[in-house]
Amino acid sequence: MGEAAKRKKKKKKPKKKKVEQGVPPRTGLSKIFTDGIYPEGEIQEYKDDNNWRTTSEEMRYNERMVLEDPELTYQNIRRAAEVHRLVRKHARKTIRPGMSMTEIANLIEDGTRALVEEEGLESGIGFPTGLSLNNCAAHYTPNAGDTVVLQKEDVLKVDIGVHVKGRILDSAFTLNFEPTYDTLIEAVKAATDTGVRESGIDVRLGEIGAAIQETMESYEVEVGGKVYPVKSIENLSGHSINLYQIHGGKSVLLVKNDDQTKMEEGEYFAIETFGSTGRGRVIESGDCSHYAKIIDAPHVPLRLQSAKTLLKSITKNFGTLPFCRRYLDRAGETKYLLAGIVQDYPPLVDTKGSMTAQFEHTILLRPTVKEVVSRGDDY
Ligand code: 57R
Ligand code: CO
Repeated sequence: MGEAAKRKKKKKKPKKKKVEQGVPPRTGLSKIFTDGIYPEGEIQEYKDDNNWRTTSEEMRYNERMVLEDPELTYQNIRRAAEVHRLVRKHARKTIRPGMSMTEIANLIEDGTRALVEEEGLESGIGFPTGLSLNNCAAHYTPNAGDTVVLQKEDVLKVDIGVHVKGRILDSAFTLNFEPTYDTLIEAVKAATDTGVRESGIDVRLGEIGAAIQETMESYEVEVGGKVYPVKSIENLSGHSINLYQIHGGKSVLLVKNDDQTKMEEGEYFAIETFGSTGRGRVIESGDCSHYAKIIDAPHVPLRLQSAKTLLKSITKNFGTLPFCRRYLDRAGETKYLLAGIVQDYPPLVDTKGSMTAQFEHTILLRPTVKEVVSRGDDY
């Protein structure tokens, strides 16, 4: 075989350049996971008392799964989870005291929109980026004109939502910039991991609340020489998640309770816990930023044209996914309220001067194993 032939034969195919994520990460993940297969989450075995499950539940599950092609769904939630891990990794490295809450919200949301390759209701932001500070535990995100600046004493809850075809990945973590409340944060991380571990097919929601409370309330925080017991916040909860529906109707409370409702095969749950050095109870307070269309709301005849256009815009841009005023501003809307059609979710706060923390994972109750889809090397 002549030299030329040999050289022609040997010419190697140019190696496909591996697409890397820049800083900040902005490359759509479908450009990196070109085979559409996304990383599996942490796998946890179910406790052994599941073997009697071959009774009717099985039938209900098969019925549910027949409705959807499991492969497809698993890839959707895993793609949302990979976006979440990359966005939070950059956020944890970048968020620093002195930044405005608006800057922090944009940093996170610009990352999510780019990495999930936002496309209307096909893929995008799952719900408003929660940036609740100190005694505020949940449902705060800046509205237009918000001038709040992050302080080094602050304890910041970052709650990020990403969805792919309505599969919402809901996961949250807490940041602090000085050690005063390290133990509070440790307590809540441990309590959430207990909730995740205790969750499983046929497990009663009340039992999970008891286990979470036991872990949470085995911690205390010393601040300025005074010792504060860490309390589970009794009127907040984790929740089941349905397609395009952040709260699927089942609440996983953070305290012992007698809710006999069971977790079922194929369900998605957001296991989140909130710990507080205050009363351990929240009330609604402050300007509202969070809203969501009420699922199967009774028909309300709208007379005002402005109300009709607002509803059309909400339905087109968000459907039943939660939204905030900033997202409506982006859509060119000026009003937010539609009584009886749109539910408002004001910020939820514990007592003035108290500190609250949050950690949250999304879990999938697969027939064989429990998958903690949002698990990462950070939490
Ligand atoms: O996870 C409008 C949102 N969620 C965003 C997230 O627990 C949620 O109130 C809802 O934007 C609406 C709670 N439990 C009672 C039912 C006992 C809160 C805890 C935090 C949060 C944000 C949540 C809660 N309820 N639904 C999801
Ligand atoms: Co949640």
